[in-house]
Amino acid sequence: MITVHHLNNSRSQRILWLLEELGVDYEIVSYQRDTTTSLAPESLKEVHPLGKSPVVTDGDRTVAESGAIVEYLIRKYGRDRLMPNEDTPEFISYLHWMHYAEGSAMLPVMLSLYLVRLGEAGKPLHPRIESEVANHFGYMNDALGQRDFFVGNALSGADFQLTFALEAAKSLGLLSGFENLVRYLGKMHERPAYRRGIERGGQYDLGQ
Ligand SMILES: N[C@@H](CCC(=O)N[C@@H](CS)C(=O)NCC(=O)O)C(=O)O
Repeated sequence: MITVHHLNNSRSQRILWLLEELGVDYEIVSYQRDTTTSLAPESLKEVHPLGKSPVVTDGDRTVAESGAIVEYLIRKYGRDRLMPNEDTPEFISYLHWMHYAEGSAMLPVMLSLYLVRLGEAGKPLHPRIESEVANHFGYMNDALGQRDFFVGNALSGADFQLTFALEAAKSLGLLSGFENLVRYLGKMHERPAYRRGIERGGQYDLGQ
């Protein structure tokens, strides 16, 4: 049985959505963020030393880091769905977006989040971070264009990875002006499997 160690309002929501798209059985162990610090409870470190979410266990295997989890689940349970064939040009695009989401897109989002917390003290950093937001979100917006998915014409692992980055950006007001990304996010949120993941996961303030 697959177990998702799920933290409220976190990246583990993308794993619930993926599992719903895959249609495989899974159970959830829920953790709540500290209401003051937003940190995960210490008990998550009993599952993986980093104490971050998501973490998935599948039998005696423990997989941490969402990109690794998405890839593991698709390779093991995807039955050739959600990932292009390795011999196609789409596969390179798939690799790019799979790694780009956490490796590049999340950085300006996290910096913007910390800027909010710094208040006045963070003012000197605004121009640099705003230019990184414009660079990365402009890039994603143009690359997506009018298409429905980031890779080819089908939902893939990259969409689970990128959707969280866009949701986090939207919650900070960073998506205004990036119409393709806003439209795309709306389409992802309409997917029945996405909605089922939300119902099973509970509180998720980012999926509006
Ligand atoms: N790049 C990692 C990030 C993991 C991460 O930072 N998760 C956040 C939730 S979105 C977390 O566990 N925060 C609670 C904490 O740091 O205590 C991934 O994609 O899995």
